[in-house]
Amino acid sequence: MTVKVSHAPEVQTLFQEACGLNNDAGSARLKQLMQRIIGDIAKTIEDLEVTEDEFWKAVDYFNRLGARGECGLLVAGLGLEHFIDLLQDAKDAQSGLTGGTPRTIEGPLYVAGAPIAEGAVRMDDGSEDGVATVMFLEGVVRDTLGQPVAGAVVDLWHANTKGNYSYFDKSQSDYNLRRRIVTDAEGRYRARSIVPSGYGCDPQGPTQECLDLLGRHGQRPAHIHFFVSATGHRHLTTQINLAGDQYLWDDFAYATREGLVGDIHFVEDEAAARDRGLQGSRFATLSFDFQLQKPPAPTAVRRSARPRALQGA
Ligand code: MBD
Ligand code: FE
Repeated sequence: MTVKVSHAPEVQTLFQEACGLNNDAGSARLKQLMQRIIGDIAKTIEDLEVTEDEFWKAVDYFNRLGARGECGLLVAGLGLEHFIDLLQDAKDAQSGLTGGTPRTIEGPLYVAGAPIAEGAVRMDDGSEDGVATVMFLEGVVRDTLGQPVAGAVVDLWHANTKGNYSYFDKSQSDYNLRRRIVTDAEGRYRARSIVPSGYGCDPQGPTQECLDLLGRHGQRPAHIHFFVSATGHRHLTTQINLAGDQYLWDDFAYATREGLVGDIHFVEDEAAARDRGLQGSRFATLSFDFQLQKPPAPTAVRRSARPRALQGA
């Protein structure tokens, strides 16, 4: 028989005190969240009869997870980041906000402040010339009516041929494969880059250690991340996941969605390559358009019934 004490008054009082509910300082929101989370953990411990050994293993695991900077990786791998998208999709559907390019997770590897360019840019630093396949990526940003949006910012980032991202992979130059492109008068962005490889969790890291125990791999299909933003439109966080990748629909982070599969074309044509300023004959093209939504209507402010003169008093 399982022994339960989490609902005993003395335990509730303990957690209440530990979560700062007996003082007036700090953050009321954090107190509310912490009380719920601590209570849920306590319930899990007694319901599932978590042993002390299991408990301390978990504490050690979180230390190692944080020390390796893999918290963001684990929440993606456990489907929680995708859950946040599903929840937002449901909220949008309920408020009648539909259409536009689907959102999908940001992941843990964005770096702000990438070099900004007008219309067209080369994203790779040339360090994988001869190894990588050159990729010409382009598309149009449109509004809800299908009209091109000039001056939109397309902030994109992707991995190199080893599946590694600059900044996190210190062997790459700063902002390699990370750019912001401002769309031209026709709403178009263009990038010359290299075909990315899929990402795999560090086989030695704590996230993969957890996935191993869940009987899962830690692989993502080849993909390109995007933030697309323009004044008067809703910010879009999304990705293009590349068709033909063995992990396209077996993504450990659950980011691939209908409408976000990029139809990449590999070309073997020496004349066409020369026209594009390349040596050799092989390159790839990928065209992907985005459609932004109008920003959600601000939720109505519920006005206090108090007389104006007393508001803020
Ligand atoms: C990635 O490149 C990524 O996009 C996600 C979501 C998780 C890990 C690595
Ligand atoms: Fe990624």
